[in-house]
Amino acid sequence: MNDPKPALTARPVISSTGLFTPAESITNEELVESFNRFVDRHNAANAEQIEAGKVEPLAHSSVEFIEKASGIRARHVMAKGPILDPEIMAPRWDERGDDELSIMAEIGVAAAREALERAGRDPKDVDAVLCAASNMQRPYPAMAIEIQQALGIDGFGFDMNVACSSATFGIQTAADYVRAGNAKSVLVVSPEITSGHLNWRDRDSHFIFGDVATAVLVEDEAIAPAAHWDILGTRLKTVFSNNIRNNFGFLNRAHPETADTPDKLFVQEGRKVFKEVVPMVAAMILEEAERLGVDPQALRRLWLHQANAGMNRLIAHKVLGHEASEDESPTVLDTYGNTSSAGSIIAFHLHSEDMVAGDTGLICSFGAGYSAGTVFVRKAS
Ligand code: CO8
Repeated sequence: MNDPKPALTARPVISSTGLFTPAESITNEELVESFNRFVDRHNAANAEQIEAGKVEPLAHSSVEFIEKASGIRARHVMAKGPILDPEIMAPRWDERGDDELSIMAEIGVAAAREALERAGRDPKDVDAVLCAASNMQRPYPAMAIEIQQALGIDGFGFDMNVACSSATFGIQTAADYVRAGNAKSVLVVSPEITSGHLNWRDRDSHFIFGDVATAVLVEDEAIAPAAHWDILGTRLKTVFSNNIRNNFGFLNRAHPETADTPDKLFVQEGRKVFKEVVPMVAAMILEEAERLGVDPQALRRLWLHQANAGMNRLIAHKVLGHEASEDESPTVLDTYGNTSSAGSIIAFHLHSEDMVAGDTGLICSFGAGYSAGTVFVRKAS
């Protein structure tokens, strides 16, 4: 472990990133085929009630709609078979004992190990682990502390949840620790097993999410590898909204009659989210660029939150002043789906190797809360 000392001149940078991608993936064709089998079974089982007008028939999903409305073509998941089984339509695996590494920690550790290796950082020299994700597997002990223990890190860890913006909020938190001299090396880990909180029986949202884990190593420039990213500035914003909501929680036990209703999984008013979040995020990016003295039109690349291809097209256009190319605003949504807080970090991880010293870019997240975060970065060497 480092010996963090008050060092208010310390400059936080991103030393490296890591990514864990589940082996299994579901195409839109496979997803829609399974969903439509579920619909046909449901409508057949309720034929009399539907005929009598007492039950609404369910409608088929469509590959064309999903691709046009979202840009998603496939998503990785931790357990494909049970999700596609119309009798189950949820992930399934054997419950692990308390003495085994939990599944969320396991994928977080895999992403974190890659980040540590890429930076050449010994876990003993990391001071803190933040597990920043939309859905924690349990309330306590913190996932971050389990990840810390599995990696052999001294120091401290804690969990933080700001839905899709968890990773950027984590990066600012880590950067602030470095600036204040409370840490020199902080891992921000975002394991997102969204398949557990997605209602695979809901036509409006069954196609949206995928599973993944990412890690970002934020460090004091003084100890960072030469090939790091300077953090020019971070900015966070939250505005309360019920348009993306999940009412799952331990107080559901207080009203058991509604403990399994659909609002205990992800629900959203997708159109409202689209209309309200696009202008909010575009304005936030432009204001922050001005504050930092960065010309938004000169940004080399935008690594935007991966929720919807249309949203990203609009935001990138407002920021860059022209239609963004795939090179300027890369998409990982097509193969990963929406991976909540991990999306912009996957885009950064997979599409930053070609950047050269002096190139400036933006990592930006937005989602439930509403919440949004910007991290302007510049390639150091
Ligand atoms: N197949 C065929 N037709 C469909 C389907 C389907 N699967 N679904 C809906 N339709 C139909 C509708 O019935 C509707 O028909 P009609 O016009 O006859 O009423 C028509 O298609 C249009 O429906 P919508 O208006 O809903 O469609 P949109 O074009 O608005 O697209 C989207 C829907 C893709 C959801 C879009 O609105 C969107 O992406 N919005 C942005 C959403 C967003 O970014 N959300 C961020 C949330 S993520 C986040 O913060 C993380 C939360 C925590 C994660 C938890 C993990 C699970």
